[in-house]
Amino acid sequence: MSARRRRLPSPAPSRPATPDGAPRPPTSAQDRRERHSPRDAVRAFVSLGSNLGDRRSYLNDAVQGLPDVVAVSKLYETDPVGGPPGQGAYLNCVVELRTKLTPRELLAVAQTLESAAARARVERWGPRTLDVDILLVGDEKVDDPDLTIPHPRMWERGFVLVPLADLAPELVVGFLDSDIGRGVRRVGRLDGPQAQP
Ligand code: GSY
Repeated sequence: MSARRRRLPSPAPSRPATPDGAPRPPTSAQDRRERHSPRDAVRAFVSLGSNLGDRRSYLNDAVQGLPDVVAVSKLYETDPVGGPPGQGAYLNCVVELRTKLTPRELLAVAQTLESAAARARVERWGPRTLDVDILLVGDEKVDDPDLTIPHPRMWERGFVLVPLADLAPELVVGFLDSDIGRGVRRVGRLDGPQAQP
């Protein structure tokens, strides 16, 4: 197994109440179902990317801040996809969780991590200190305006599929070819030595 295994158990945060203490209304049918039935932990995958500032440290902090982490892919330096010309290369990795959190709870975690990285949305598709994308949450499907699971563009992105293949090669069969992997270079691991054999 090439991916690094971690044991970082953390309790699933309960859904925060509104300021007056009333429960929040459900935001999707999926979410509504989840609030009324106990959830089993499922395998979930989150993509991390950074191309601004101390990229490695932003990714490290994000991994530390994610709940229920079981594995982290190798680290890849990747050519930017989309966005303005001249932006710097990204560092990307994918993190595997075993979690009872709902997709929407995971989205809240992702947004908190992005804010903590002082991310400013100056330009759509532009450079960013940290991007946290929820890729897959078990076999759940969400199609809300602000959240789509599985991530709608993941199957065409080498910077997602190559690290995902480290953790779950069975998921990328048929999607990952040499073309899609172009511009994706392995540069070691988070927290580890930069150079890898
Ligand atoms: O969607 C994630 C942010 N992002 C990336 C990224 O993480 N890596 C690469 N290589 N290109 C990207 N373009 C965008 S937007």
